[in-house]
Amino acid sequence: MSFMYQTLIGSMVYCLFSSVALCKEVNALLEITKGQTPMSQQMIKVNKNDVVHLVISSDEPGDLHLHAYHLSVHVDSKIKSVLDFKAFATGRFPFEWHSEVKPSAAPKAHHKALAIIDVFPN
Ligand SMILES: [Cu+2]
Repeated sequence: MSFMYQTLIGSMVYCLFSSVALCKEVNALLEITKGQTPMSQQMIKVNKNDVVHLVISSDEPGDLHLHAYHLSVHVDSKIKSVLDFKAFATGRFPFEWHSEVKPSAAPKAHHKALAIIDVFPN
């Protein structure tokens, strides 16, 4: 947890001292219902070095991963979780959802891509 905040504060300090045009904060929502997000939330477009403030909710407990950035956040049902990070790497990366609710037949190794973050070069 403290590491995450240090990273965030580092990002904000970075924002303050870099050119304003190259750095902004982006707010995004992921409202998960039965392991899925609404269509309007499935593509998050940002620019490199933007600070992303993601608010996540889910009807079922689980973990949200952004493997490309080595990020993971636990989400309890009915409690909002927050993930803040700087989009330092360009490309298209999936947010994966690992539900804690046991899937009936599907093997646990196959995780769902909830949304894509598309990080554009500046
Ligand atoms: Cu994962």
